[in-house]
Amino acid sequence: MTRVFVALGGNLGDAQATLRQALDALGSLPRTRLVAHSRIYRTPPWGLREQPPFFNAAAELDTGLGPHELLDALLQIERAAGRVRDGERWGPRTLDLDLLHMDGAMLSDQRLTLPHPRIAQRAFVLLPLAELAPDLEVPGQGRVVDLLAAADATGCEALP
Ligand code: PH2
Ligand code: MG
Ligand code: MG
Repeated sequence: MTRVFVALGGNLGDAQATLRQALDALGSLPRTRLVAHSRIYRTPPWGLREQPPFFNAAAELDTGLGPHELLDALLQIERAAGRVRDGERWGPRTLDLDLLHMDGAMLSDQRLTLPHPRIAQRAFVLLPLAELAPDLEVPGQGRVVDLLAAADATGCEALP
């Protein structure tokens, strides 16, 4: 089994409900166990500012799936949540599931880069991830708590 961290996000429709359903779906994947998940955060849109606020969370999984099998499964869950990939980069979406880190995996190809190359810049990823794995060392970027300390988390709030 491999330990994996996944970022969840969305800002169209009932995104909070969508994130909860996505957490259930992650735990129901074959050869996969949902170990833990963070709280859900409400976060200001990053990248493209004129869009609704996002809801973000992180999940920790143990899986027997390989990186590309897991990626295919994440894309399938996104599609089931009504995700259409026609929009702008950084634009609004019902559900985004990003593979952040997979124990021991450093790879980059057309479909997937691990670890995710932009963890360090994103408070909306680091805040929930720090609840699950503050001491995780992201190869090439740093330790999650240190990255979070350097990130701008203005306007990010955990939901009660
Ligand atoms: N995802 C994006 C673009 N901008 N901003 C926030 N706050 N949260 C996101 O998940 C997010 C974003 C594209 O994946
Ligand atoms: Mg994303
Ligand atoms: Mg994505």
